[in-house]
Amino acid sequence: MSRLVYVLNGPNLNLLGKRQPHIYGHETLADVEAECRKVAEELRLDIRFHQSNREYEIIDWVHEAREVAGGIAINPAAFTHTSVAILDALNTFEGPVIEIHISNVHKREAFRHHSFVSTRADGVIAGFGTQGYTLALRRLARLIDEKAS
Ligand code: DHK
Repeated sequence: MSRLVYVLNGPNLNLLGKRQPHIYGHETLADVEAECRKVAEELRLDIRFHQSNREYEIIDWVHEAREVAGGIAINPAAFTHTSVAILDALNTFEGPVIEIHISNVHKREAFRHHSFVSTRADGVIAGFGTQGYTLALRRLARLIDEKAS
């Protein structure tokens, strides 16, 4: 199985570090990507790290991942709560999918409690801050290793 993992980020995450830091922390998305690359190297994973404010771009990356990737880590951000289209795209992907939320969505407004993506995800990480990304990579590496053995 491919050791390439897609790390996908939804809307407004380009503003990480500047946006509501009391909720999302002070690290930028570039910091998160650098940390992911460090941990990926340790885990012998290759990563493609993307962010978009456009739903269709995220769907296109999932379609691309179908052809080449062994797993997907995704923080769909607000699309978590709205997007049947991203769920449908993820349902076409055969490998493991981990859903990430930086904040604990269950401690927040009721509209953040429902996730379309969770009905597909093999695991959900919420409320671990940006550390959730590297935890997701560790879990994906384990699942990819298990499938290969
Ligand atoms: C990020 C967002 O942008 C919100 O729309 C979600 C998620 C929560 C996060 O915690 O990473 O509700």
